[in-house]
This record gives sequence, C-alpha cells and structure tokens, in this order.
Amino acid sequence: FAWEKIKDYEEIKFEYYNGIGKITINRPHKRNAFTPLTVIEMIDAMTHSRYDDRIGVIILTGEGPDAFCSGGDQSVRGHGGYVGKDGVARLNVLDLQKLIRSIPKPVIAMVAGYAIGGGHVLHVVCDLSIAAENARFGQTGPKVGSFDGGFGASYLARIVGQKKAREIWFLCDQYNAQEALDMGLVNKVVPLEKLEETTVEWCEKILEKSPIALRMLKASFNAELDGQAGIQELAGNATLLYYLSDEAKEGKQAFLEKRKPDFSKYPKFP
Ligand code: 2NE
Repeated sequence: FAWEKIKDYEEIKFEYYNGIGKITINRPHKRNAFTPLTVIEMIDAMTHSRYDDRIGVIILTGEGPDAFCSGGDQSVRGHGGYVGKDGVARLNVLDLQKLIRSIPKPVIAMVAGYAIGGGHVLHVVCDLSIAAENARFGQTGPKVGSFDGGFGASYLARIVGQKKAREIWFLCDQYNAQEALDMGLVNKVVPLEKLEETTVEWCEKILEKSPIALRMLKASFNAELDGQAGIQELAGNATLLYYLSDEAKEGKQAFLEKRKPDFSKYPKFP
C-alpha cells in the first residue's frame, strides 16, 4: 500500500492511505515497549486523526513481525511511573486508552507478535483486533510489579468473561492467536503475510458505511459500560445531530437577531 507520511515523530510512525490513518509504534528493538514520549506521540497522532476529515478509520500497530507492543518500557520505569526525558514519572498510557475509546472513528489493532502487558491493554481498548498467526497475548503485571485495574481489568472481563480475565491476570500465561480468537479477544486471525491486506480490507468495508451511524454505534457501545462519561459521549452526538437541524438553528438565529425564537413550526414528535 502507498502509505504517505503525515508527520515526523521520534518513536512512532504516522501514515495515511485511502481514508485510513496508521499509527505504528516504532521501537522494534524493545518489542515496541512504550515510553512517555511514545505515548505523547500516539496521543498527538490519534488527536490529529480525530480532526483530519480524510481519515475515517485508524489502524494501531507495531513495527515489525515480532511485536505489536510489550507494554511500558521497564528500563524507564521510575518512582511512581514511567519517566520521560523531562524527568517526570507518569502513566500517560491511561490517557491514550481513554482517547482510543472516545475518538468517534473505529480504531483497529493490527497485531503481529507479542501484545503483552500494557501493550495487550492497548489492543483490548481498540474497537476491533486483527491478529497474525504468530500473535501472542497476555498480561504480565503481577510478574513485574504492576497492574491495570481500569479498562485492562474491567473491559477485558466484559470481553472474555470474569473467570478468563482473572486467569489472564493471575497466571500471566501467554495465549496464541487461535486461543485469543476462541475467547473472543480478537476478531480474526490471518497468516502474517496477509495481516495488513486483511486489515485494510476491513477498513475499506467500514469506510463505505455512514460515518454518523458508525460514530453513534461506537458511542453507544461505550455508553453501556462507561457510566456518566459514556452518556456524555452519546449525548454529545445527540447534540451534534440537533445542531444540524433547522429547529436548533432557529434558537441561535433568534438570539443573534435579538428576537423571540419561533419554534412553533417544528413538530412535536409522538
Ligand atoms: C514481550 C516478550 C515476551 C518478548 O520476548 P522475546 O524473547 O521475543 O524478546 P526479549 O529478548 O525478551 O526482548 C527483546 C528486547 O526487548 C526488550 C528486552 O529487554 C530485550 O532487550 P535486550 O535484552 O535485547 O537489550 N524488552 C521487551 N519488552 C520490554 C519492555 N516492556 N520494557 C523494556 N524492554 C523490553 C518479553 O520481552 C517480555 O516479557 N517483555 C516484558 C513485558 C512486560 O512485562 N511489560 C510490562 C508490563 S507492565 C505495563 O506495561 C503496564 C501496566 O501493567 C499498567 C499500566 C501501564 C503499563
């Protein structure tokens, strides 16, 4: 595919092709473990994807065949979080997780090799996951003195069920692509050499669909789980649709013209 670079970064790649934005963690020497900078760059690219009207679907992936992402880079883990070049310790991947869920466009994890630890949680929070046959999934938190009790626990349990989610976290075993498919953790498994082709095909099918319907569906799936934040997202979309109506425009226009609004001609639907 003729991917065009959108912007230069140090630790990720960000490319465009035919309605698709592709964000690639580019630290293959560390199995694509993320540092605070990797996450800052992913948040920037994800935010760009949100505002870029050409982009309808986002692929999140890792460079090379060996890893999607192996979680937080343990060599920069310090006192209270992952330490950036500014010396500040933080866990900013949680902000990225929230962004992946709230961006009103489908995000697809394209997984080759390891999706482990915080890297596993990243694919979990994506809307869809397509795995290569060499993919391996798992959490390592309790082995390395960490855990993700947010989406990494509760949303995982919604996907695979409570017993399986507890097994995944308590045993820290790894699961192959077929096992992941069997537990509903991924949508499809394909040979490694077909991974990008299949993911782009799925993106193209999605891109043929109504953007507002997709946006409403994503917010609806989130609303059921995300409490007030989920309702806020869904309600924001309702406001968007209302703003598109003549009825809402009459309210704004009347204010600007310093007159009483006339809503009498708008229907009171049963
Ligand atoms: C991913 C895995 C299973 C791959 O194993 P293998 O045998 O294919 O590769 P290897 O040799 O372990 O890794 C290659 C190089 O990448 C580094 C390794 O240290 C190694 O470096 P060199 O020896 O060549 O110098 N590397 C891999 N993962 C790394 C990481 N996460 N941080 C720093 N360096 C890493 C195997 O590498 C593995 O098990 N990796 C560790 C997975 C892990 O425990 N991740 C952190 C979980 S905690 C977390 O992510 C987290 C959270 O729990 C809550 C919130 C946010 C984050």
